[in-house]
Amino acid sequence: MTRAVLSIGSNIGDRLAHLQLVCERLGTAVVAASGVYSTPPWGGVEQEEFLNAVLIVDDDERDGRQWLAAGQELEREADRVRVQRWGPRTLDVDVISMPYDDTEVISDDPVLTLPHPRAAERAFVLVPWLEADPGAAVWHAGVRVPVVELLAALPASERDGVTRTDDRLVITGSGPR
Ligand code: A4P
Ligand code: MG
Repeated sequence: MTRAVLSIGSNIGDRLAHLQLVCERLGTAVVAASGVYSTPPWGGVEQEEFLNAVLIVDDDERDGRQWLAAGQELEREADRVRVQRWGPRTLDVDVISMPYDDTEVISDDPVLTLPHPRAAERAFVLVPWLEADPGAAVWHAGVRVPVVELLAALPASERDGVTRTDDRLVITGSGPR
């Protein structure tokens, strides 16, 4: 169980550099990256637009807790300050899903809930996820559902605001694992 789907987001400072930092630090563990999307803030807090992307990462040395810890370490490196839930941040790294074979890890542990409990409601997660892994599926309401179906079920207003930019994340393949 070494593969994970990470959602990365930033809406403070050099947003693209914060997302790129994740790719650099995770190095050869990054097996696929979506494009970079401009997304309206989700969750009702008035704040700047986010840049979001999804990475598929794989590393035999890391389990779920270690992917979470790696994300939190990167948030610290980006000088993230926790002020407000769903509020502005230099970098957010969420573990969305941990797929293996034709299934995935399910966990209701509040420290690491899998799949991420709000992923299915968020076009800023689903749209880039589908780009990085067009065949992706995720456990939702008691069954595994293709991400393409979850996305189609969202209100158009939620999907329309999510716009692909011309920015690309560079996968270096040379960073520490
Ligand atoms: N936690 C439990 N499960 C997970 C998981 N699967 N991945 C715990 C990551 N963390 C998980 O997170 C709070 C706690 O969740 C952690 O202690 C962790 O152990 P946090 O990062 O400290 O706080 P937060 O990020 O403010 O809260 P939360 O509820 O995780 O918010 P989200 O869900 O991360 O949402 N709008 C746009 N357009 N783009 C965004 O990227 N992001 C958010 C944050 C809101 N609106 C957004 C975006
Ligand atoms: Mg978070």
